Amino acid sequence: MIDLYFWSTPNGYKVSILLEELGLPYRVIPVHIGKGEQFKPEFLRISPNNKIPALVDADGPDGEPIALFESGAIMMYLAEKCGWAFMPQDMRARYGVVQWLMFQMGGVGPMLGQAHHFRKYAPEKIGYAIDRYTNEARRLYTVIDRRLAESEYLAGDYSIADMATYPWLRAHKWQGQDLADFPHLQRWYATVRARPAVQRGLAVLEEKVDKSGAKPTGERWDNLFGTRQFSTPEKTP
Ligand SMILES: N[C@@H](CCC(=O)N[C@@H](CS)C(=O)NCC(=O)O)C(=O)O
Repeated sequence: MIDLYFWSTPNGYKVSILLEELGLPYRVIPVHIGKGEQFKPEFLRISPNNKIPALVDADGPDGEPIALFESGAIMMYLAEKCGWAFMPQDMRARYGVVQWLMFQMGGVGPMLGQAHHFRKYAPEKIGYAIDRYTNEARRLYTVIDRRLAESEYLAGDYSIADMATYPWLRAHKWQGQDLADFPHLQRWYATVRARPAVQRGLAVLEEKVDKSGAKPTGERWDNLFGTRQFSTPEKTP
């Protein structure tokens, strides 16, 4: 059995979408990051960076359990485990997928996350930070749009790179972007969204999603952006 340590966020959805696409049975272990469950010692043993998603596969490569953190690594592992599903075995094509996955991991996720933070959550409205991350979001959307003008999906066929990127673009309004400005991206977005497995992946823990759009306050703020997040990490016993 595969245990997915999950919360309903873009990085979590990447893996729930892939598991749904693969049709693998899995159990969802909720890690309520607003309540600080990501700091529990038993979770830190699996995910030392105190972030979701993480995954434990009881049936690892050598038949022994394997624990993984970082969504990109988890996606590559699951694709390979399933006989190179959504990530081709051919080396040239595989690195086509890997480069777009790394672009998501190193660019799209972190930069759009900062756009959310400064546009939506920051207690002070800092013009420089808002402009910087809104402009960077627009630049990244333009890179994606240019790529999708020449290719149906990011790396040729539908792959883990598309599954990793799509959940981050759902919050395009928070990032100050209008999809109508990016016609090729908009076409791809509608195609990916229409996939039944994508919809199932996005429905995981649906009942826990905070749809109010409210800013985290109090304990939630401390856990995500405040004192608890930046306190000296507890030593793993
Ligand atoms: N690079 C990591 C980022 C994971 C990440 O930022 N997870 C967020 C939710 S989207 C989280 O767990 N935040 C809780 C915290 O920072 O304490 C990945 O792709 O897995």
